[in-house]
Amino acid sequence: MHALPLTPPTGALIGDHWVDTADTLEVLRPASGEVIARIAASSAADVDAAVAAARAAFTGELGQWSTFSARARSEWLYAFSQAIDADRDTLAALECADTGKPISQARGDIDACARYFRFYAGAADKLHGETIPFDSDYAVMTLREPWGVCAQIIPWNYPAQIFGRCVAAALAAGNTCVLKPAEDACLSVLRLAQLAVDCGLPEGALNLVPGLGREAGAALAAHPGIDHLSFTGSPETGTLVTQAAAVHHVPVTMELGGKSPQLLFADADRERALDAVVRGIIQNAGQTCSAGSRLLVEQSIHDEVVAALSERFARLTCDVGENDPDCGPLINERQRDKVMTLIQAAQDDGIHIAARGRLADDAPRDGHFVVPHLLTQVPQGHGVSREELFGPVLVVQAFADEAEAARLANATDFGLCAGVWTADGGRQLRLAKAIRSGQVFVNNYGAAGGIELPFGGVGRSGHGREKGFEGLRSYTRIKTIAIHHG
Ligand code: TXE
Repeated sequence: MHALPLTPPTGALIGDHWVDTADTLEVLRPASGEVIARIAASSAADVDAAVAAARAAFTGELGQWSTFSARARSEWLYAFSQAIDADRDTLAALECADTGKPISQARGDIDACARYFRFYAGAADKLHGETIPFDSDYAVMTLREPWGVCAQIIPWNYPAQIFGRCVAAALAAGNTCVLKPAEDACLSVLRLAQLAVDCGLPEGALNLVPGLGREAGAALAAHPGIDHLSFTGSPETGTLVTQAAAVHHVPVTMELGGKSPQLLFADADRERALDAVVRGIIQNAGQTCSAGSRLLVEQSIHDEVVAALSERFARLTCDVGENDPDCGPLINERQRDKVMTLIQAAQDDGIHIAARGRLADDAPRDGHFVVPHLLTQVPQGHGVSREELFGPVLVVQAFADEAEAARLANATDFGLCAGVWTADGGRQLRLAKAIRSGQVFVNNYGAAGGIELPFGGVGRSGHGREKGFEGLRSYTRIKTIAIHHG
């Protein structure tokens, strides 16, 4: 039996206390399938109570949050980042057991979460408006105001990081939050919320409604009492959430995954590029919205690149996250079956598996493991090159020239990230402009996860931006004030 470092709270966080819900849900460890905890299954009534607490905290009827100046918010955010640092080992152990990811990646996620709170602590008192030149007898200015009650529905792949990115920005701007973490992995989020309360966050500023998407998530998305909604997850659920929020004209930010390409030209630093290509697809076992799941490679070096990648893939090992392998298990049986079915379908269509990783000898056989796969000879337009698999599966396709590289890069409805590997400065810029995507990384992939960089998609990858200063602005709305002074 796997032992957690602590027993996470089992209720919904409403105001500043954990309220028992009528039902609870089992939390399964992806590495072995065993039950490791129980969490609340919040109902629509629990969501009502959480939204009411967030509203009361925003208007000043509950707690002290509405009295916090920008500087006071900044000080609280900074103090909380230090509390996260101090609890790093416990949080990382929870994240590793709950998501299955390698422990070093879990530690990196906790560090990123703390950095979000530090970054937004520094930004909270720099949300300036503008003065606007107008007729000489007017003074016109804009204020950046918080939306009010921000709802956040987040997924299971990066619970702590995504908690940090949404909650830190929303609180920094003066909002209050109701967050629905994912039923598949949320133990670090429960712990973070408890730490926030222990760290003196005023009552009602942050409320948590753990539970099922179709119950707690649907109730939150449809709630008339929310002022803004940020969703990270699948395009299909994103559509449902958008439709529900539209009934009350609630603005939404949607971060919906991708099928991101890396473009490798013959003149690039190949060793660096291939290291980044492998990292970009095995990180969190490929369950990353920004995973570089397609490699587009210049025809002249295609065979050499496939040979070099095959060697690398054959050395990759899957194991329980606690052993810090290259890849942990996938989050659940459903995800594993989805990925294995798509690999099988690709094989049935004649797509070649050039290399596979391996499972560590003593890895538990009940875990939801999928070893890394390298797929080559993938025809243009095949589903495996257009759809998000969310597993450690890299699809390789060749291109003849720059124009074809751009065309292939854009041959998907998604548009989240792209990597361009070339020494040619002109080509770097031409492709950066030509690729339809929210982020383009040149001679790197992901900019080391930079929390300071605006992040978001185009097309089926969603809209709106999180992270960086742009993310902070998205948790505000503009008010224009025009004063006629005669
Ligand atoms: O996602 P869902 P799932 C993609 C990835 C994966 C697929 C399915 O391709 O294979 O989505 O994963 C909540 N109303 N991504 O089913 O359903 C749910 O409880 C309101 C990409 O886990 O989108 C969870 O909190 N909320 C992605 C959140 O939505 C609902 C990360 C995400 O779950 C709801 C995860 C409803 N009707 C999966 N139904 C990324 N962008 O990184 C579910 N939820």
